[in-house]
Amino acid sequence: MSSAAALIGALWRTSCRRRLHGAPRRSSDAPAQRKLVRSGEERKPVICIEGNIASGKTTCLEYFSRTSDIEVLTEPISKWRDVRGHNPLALMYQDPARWGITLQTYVQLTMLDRHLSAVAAPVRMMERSLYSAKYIFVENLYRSGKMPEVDFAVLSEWFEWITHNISIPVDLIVYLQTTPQTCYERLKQRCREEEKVIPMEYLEATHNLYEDWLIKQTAFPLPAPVLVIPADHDQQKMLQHYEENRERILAASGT
Ligand code: TTP
Ligand code: MG
Repeated sequence: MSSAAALIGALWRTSCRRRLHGAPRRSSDAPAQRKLVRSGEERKPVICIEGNIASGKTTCLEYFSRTSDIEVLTEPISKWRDVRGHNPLALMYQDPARWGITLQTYVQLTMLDRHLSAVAAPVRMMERSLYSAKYIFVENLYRSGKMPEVDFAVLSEWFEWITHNISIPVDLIVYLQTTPQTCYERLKQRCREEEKVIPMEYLEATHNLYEDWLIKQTAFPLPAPVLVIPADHDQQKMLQHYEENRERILAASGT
């Protein structure tokens, strides 16, 4: 995995370094905690696009990749559908109690890999984050009774170890806020094979977790400030909204 080398090559340093670059301390920073950071690289701004399944994250990323000098990282979903010939995404939807931990362990690894990979452009924009994989998807599997407590405990230990020991900087969260109904309709339209079994209740549950985390801010720590973009509109209107918010989004990066 590309960032395994980065991780091995990383040095123990204090997280103070990133605050020197102007970022305020986030709830994910343990004060005075020494964290692993990528070595030999200037810290560059990171913007995470968040939102429910089929809320339009990829379209948003594609728009900014065409129109700005930023590096765009879409989600590693092709890996979740094919790890050495296996499809943990499909397995999870078929039998979440058995395969939920398998998928979520792999999602956590691939998201960590994304966060730690080298940044080529002055700004990075990425689809989702390590945080939403845990706070939305793992949490949902557990709360809905589909993930055994021991699996949840093991995933939580992994997540907490990672976030306490490795620096995962995020400068802005852009939340594409939709109704579950909109996502349900888009999901049916795009017809991804694994997702045909997703019921409306699942999208409602993930929606509620997102709202608790990013709007009510009662559920979990926020790794960065949140910019909310209403995202129930058709594609053309959404592109307009992205354009209108371009400066506010890129202001996170100081560009
Ligand atoms: P999404 O992250 O919602 O990606 P998307 O391409 O569907 O969204 P958009 O249209 O907004 O670009 O999720 C992809 C699939 O992976 C979806 O079926 C949900 C699933 N998934 C999990 O099961 N667990 C996870 O931790 C994550 C991040 C996704
Ligand atoms: Mg996508």
